[in-house]
Formats: sequence, C-alpha cells, structure tokens
Amino acid sequence: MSHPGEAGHAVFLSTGIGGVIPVNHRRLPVGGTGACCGVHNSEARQFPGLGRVDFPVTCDTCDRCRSTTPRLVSTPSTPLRSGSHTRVRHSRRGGPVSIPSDAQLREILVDMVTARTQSGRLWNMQRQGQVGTVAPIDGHEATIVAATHALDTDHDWVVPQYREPLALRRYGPEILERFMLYSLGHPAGGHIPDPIRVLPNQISLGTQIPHAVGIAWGMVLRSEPGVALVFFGDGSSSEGDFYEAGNLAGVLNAPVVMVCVNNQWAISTPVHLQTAAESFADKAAGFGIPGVKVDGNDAAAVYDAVDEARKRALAGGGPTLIEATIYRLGAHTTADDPTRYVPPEDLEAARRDDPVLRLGTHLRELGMWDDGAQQETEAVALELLDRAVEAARSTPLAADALLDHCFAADTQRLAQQRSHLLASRPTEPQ
Ligand SMILES: Cc1ncc(C[n+]2csc(CCOP(=O)(O)OP(=O)(O)O)c2C)c(N)n1
Ligand SMILES: [Mg+2]
Repeated sequence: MSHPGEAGHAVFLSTGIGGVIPVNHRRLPVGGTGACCGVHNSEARQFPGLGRVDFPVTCDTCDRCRSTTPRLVSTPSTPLRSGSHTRVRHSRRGGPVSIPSDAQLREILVDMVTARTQSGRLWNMQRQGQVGTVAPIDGHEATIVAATHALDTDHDWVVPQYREPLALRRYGPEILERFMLYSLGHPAGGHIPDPIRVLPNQISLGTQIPHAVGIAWGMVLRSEPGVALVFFGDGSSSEGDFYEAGNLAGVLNAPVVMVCVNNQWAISTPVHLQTAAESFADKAAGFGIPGVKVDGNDAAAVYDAVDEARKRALAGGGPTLIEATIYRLGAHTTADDPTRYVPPEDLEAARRDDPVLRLGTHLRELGMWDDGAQQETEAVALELLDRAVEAARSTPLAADALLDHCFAADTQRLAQQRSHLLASRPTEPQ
C-alpha cells in the first residue's frame, strides 16, 4: 500500500470512480486491496498564523479512498518540469519531415480561402443591416484552419473565442449553419448540436479557457481519448481566467492545447500595452508547462506545433501553450475604425505576409493551385454561405425568443417584460 505521504513530490488525484488520474507523468495503480488504509482526511499540518490545517487525503489502493469524490492530494511543491522554456517552432517541412503533407496543405488552403471569402460577404451583409456585428477573420486563417486540421474531429474539442467559426468548417456544416443563426440573433446559434465537438462563440473574454481545461480534465476522468484546443487572443490573456486555467491545466496535467492568437491588437490596445513579458508563450513557465512560439502565418508550422502538442497530451504529457504570432488585417469588428489607431505602414507590411497569399503562392509553385481553383473555391464558399443564411432566415424565431434561456422559469420581472414585448409587436397583416 502506498501512503500519500510517501508519494514523493508527485501530485495525483483519486477519481472516485475506480481509477487514479495521472498527474505530472505519474500513472498510479488502479484496483484496491479491499482493506482500509486508515488515512482518510487524517493528514494535518501546522501553519504559522493558520494553526492546524486538515488536508483531504486519499490513497490509491484503498476502496474507501477510491470511492470518495475526486480531491487533490496535498504535496510538497512540484518543481517546474525541465524543458518548459519557450521554443520557437519553425516549419519542419523541407527537411526530413513533411507534416502536413502537400495534399493536407491544399485542403487547409481551401478552408482558408473559404473563410476569408465568407467573412468578406458577411461584412457587406452587416453594412446592409442584414446581420449583427461581424468580427472579420482576415489574417487569422492559417492559424485557425491549420490548428484545426491537426485535430481528430471525432475526439478532440475546439473551444473558440469569436473570430474562428468560419474557419472551423472541418468540424461539419453545422458550424456555419449555427453561426448564421447566431448572426441573425437566433438563440439556437448559441448551441452546437451533438456529436460535434465545438463550443459556441464566446464573447466574454477568457471565459472559454477554463471551460477547455474542464473539458480536457473531464476526458481524462472518463478515460476518453482526445484533447481540448482553446483559442484566445492576446487581449484575453490579461484576464484572470487565463492564469487560473493555465495554472489548473498544469497542476492537473490536462490534455489541453492553449492557442494564444497574438494578432497584435485587442481592439485598439497594442500588444506592448498588453504585457511586459517578452512573449505570451513565456507565460507557460509560470504554469510549469511547455511554451511554444510559432509564426501563425505559416500554416505548416502551426499544424506541426499543434500536432506535436496534441500527441504529447494524448501520451499523458500534459498541456502546451502555443503563441501564434499574426497581424489583424481587418478591423476588430464592424463597430471599429482601425484607421484611427493602426499605423498604415505596419498594416502594409503585414499585408505583404498575408497568410492566404503565402500558402497560395507556395501551392502555385508546386502546381497544386491556380486561378481556377481560387475562383471555384470562392464560388462554393459564397454558395454555402447564402444557403446557410437562407436556412437561418427561414428558421422560426419567436418575438420573445431573446428572453428564453435567461432562467429556467421567468422571474416576475422577466414575465412582465415578456408580456410588454409581445403586446408591442406590430400586428400581423390579415
Ligand atoms: C471580459 C470582457 N472584457 C472586455 C470585453 C470587450 N472586448 C471585446 S473584444 C476585446 C478585445 C479582445 O482582444 P483579443 O483577445 O486580442 O482578441 P482579438 O479581437 O484581437 O481577436 C475587448 C476588450 C469583453 N468582450 N469581455
Ligand atoms: Mg488580439
């Protein structure tokens, strides 16, 4: 029998469901002796100023321990793992490694062109008052699409911020369908149906990061293979949620890939006012996890970095923080005027490294892309978008639907508002 106190510096969890979660590379034995270890909740320590503190303690061989709620075993401090310094990850293509393949790169480009084309159409529709606020994807395509292509859609989760949906096509047509409902203000746009492993848009900055860690931890508890990949911006990294989630992910060794999309701006806040750190990837050191910096305009490098992080997570190696460096080529949203704060020369330089053009040029040189392919992809993209808009428009939307989902049952005030709203509706023509 191993006593928690004898477990050295490892942090581990008893699942309470007949297994033990490996944390910090330790897999502990599953199965009990039937005998009681007698240490339940019995570890106490004296702390100056706090007095005696009882720690919840479980062991890995006692049935009673294993049937308790999951709890953290108290341990001495865990030293940071070696190799947790930020690495810059360059594309390994051209050397002995060809991940992703040329064929995969072409599929990635199709999704990138599709996303850019649809984003442009949505921008125009917003200007015509047909849809709500739009956050253009321009400049983000290589990072989002390539990262998603490195995932297994049957098992891995994508937890987006708000700029990603048009680039998540690989997860199925439902993403676009639901995004159009969302853009029309339909509550159904806030739910992505099973079995699609994508969470809906998140506007409240940073709040999706703990969700991703929770999902990843949940998969470990259920012995499900898979990882959770979460996107968030440079601006969102200033939220407490980022630090809390990153810390918890490190402690739990959760299979999560945290992708910080550093597009240099949080609306009008430039990145040098966002952090004094050398890089966002460096923040991984505080979580005790590897930090990787990658050129987010290089689809192959992003794919490779996510592929590596995913494989390590699946092998029990825990989380990775990836910073993908890009430049926001458009406005923050349709509610923004970037000409008031983006230096034109910076934008011009960034446009010369447009990720869609970069990959397009590469595949043209290989004879795998041409004007015909570009035009056909754009035409299909617009057709798909128009169809999704039509479907969304013809989905019934009750006048008071915006009040649904606030509470399980209307509060008195909400009920009043609902009846005022319904009474003030224009009468239907007879
Ligand atoms: C908690 C919270 N605070 C403030 C905002 C307002 N807000 C919306 S987007 C944004 C900037 C986000 O920047 P970043 O995370 O870098 O993402 P980007 O838009 O650049 O992709 C801010 C401050 C918000 N949505 N949520
Ligand atoms: Mg940003």
